[in-house]
Amino acid sequence: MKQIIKTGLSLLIALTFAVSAWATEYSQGVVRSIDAAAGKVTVAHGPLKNLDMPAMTMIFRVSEEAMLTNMSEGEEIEFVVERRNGKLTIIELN
Ligand SMILES: [Cu+2]
Repeated sequence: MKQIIKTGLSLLIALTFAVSAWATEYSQGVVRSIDAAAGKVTVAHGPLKNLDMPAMTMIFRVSEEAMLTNMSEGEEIEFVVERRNGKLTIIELN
């Protein structure tokens, strides 16, 4: 009985790690232009697995304005995009 609990527990821990690793998977991109006034950034991005989107150049919103001041044109970024209120939004930036 103890062994079953132990196995179940380690399985749960392994699963938790797998899920959190998946949740914070970053996408790659290059900043093309920044529109701080509009809170938007144009990014040439690689494939976005979580959105099933191929590589392309497009405009994103950002969840925090500070992200725009922390990036510069031509910079390579790692980021996480989510659909928020129907708009593709960068919610995490590396
Ligand atoms: Cu895209």
